[in-house]
Amino acid sequence: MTETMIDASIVEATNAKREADLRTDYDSLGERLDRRGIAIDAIKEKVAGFSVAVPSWGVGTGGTRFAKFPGPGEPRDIFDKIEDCAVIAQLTQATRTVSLHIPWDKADPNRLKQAASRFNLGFDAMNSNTFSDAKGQIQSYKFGSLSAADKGTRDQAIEHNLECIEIGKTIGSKALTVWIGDGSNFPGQTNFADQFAHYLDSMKAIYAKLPDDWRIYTEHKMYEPAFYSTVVQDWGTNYLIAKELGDKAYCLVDLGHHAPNVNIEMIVSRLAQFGKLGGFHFNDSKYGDDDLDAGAIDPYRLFLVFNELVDAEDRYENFNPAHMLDQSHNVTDPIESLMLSASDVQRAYAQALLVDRQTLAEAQQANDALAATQELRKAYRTDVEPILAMARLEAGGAIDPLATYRAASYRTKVAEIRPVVEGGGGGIV
Ligand SMILES: [Mn+2]
Repeated sequence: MTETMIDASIVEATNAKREADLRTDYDSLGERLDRRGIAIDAIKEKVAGFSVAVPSWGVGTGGTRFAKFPGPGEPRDIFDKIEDCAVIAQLTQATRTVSLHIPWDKADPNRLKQAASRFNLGFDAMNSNTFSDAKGQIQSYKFGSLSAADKGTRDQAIEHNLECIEIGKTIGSKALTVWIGDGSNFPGQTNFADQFAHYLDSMKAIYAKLPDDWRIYTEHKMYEPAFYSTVVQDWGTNYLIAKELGDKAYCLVDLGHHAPNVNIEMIVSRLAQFGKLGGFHFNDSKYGDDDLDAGAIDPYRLFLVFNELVDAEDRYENFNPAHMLDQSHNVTDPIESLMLSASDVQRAYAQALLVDRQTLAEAQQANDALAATQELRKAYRTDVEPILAMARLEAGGAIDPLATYRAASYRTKVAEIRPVVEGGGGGIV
């Protein structure tokens, strides 16, 4: 029997107040979609089958380079984090897996497995960390890890990634995500070619030990923590890595890891077309890698990304990108932000499913730019909330996750058990 962190009676009570209105709204939307030749139940089924992973580090309050201001009831360890993830999954029914970060979440793998299965949660990709020094490690990553000039440092970074694979094997993960902070802060500090050659050699050593049914994801990022150059700078470099490594290697797209105004949806299309789109880290940004909530700044861009994904779904066999949220919640309750973000990612997917691909293709063929873009805007402007809410209700979740979460006073309750965390130096990637 799956346990829940929030009492089912609270979910039922808050749903009961909203169910009649939801059914009216759902039927009304169903009629309007029917006139467009779209069966609402089919969209709902697809939405219900969609899941986005929650990163363990996302449920703790994030910070900036300046400071961190923790809230009440901060999770103390990975087991508290799993409980918080269980709340998000229970109310949204859209987040069935948790993504772990080693060494932050290091614990007995069997205990991890038990803790997650208590809530029927699975584990998404393992995330290695060679961008900061763990307690007691011999070599420092101050000047890089997998691409470091020093061989001992590179070997240590390889070993760490292999350890992540071993832990992942025990808990049922099927992927390793490698993100490095390697780069340089000054022109001339490093030799670009040597550095990248070191990186590729290190990645090949990790890839050699990757189980056959696993994937390895590499994530590009334009800058930060290195400010002059990064080793995995852009999607082109990322693609080169995936090609060099082999069939189990894919590119991960973090929406915040590009220059402002870069056409991310086109990058998505390119990677999908050449079979190397591994998945996403969803978040939103205004200026840089802001890690704001998905859809909070530019929901149309999120929709356009999903428009490419739905197109690719029809176009390519075995198209199965991984979805994960990767955000930093500095001023909100992380559980609230993650619930709404999961829902906003689902929303973009539902809206993209409403695009009439035939009409769009005909407009494109006829060079009718306005008709083509109108087809996208028509889908984007459709309020699909009743579809999302109905999918949640039918799966046992909350019609209104935020209202239900607040009614349950979860944060106040855990704050009574979990000690106050002091603020101070922050920093999250
Ligand atoms: Mn990321």
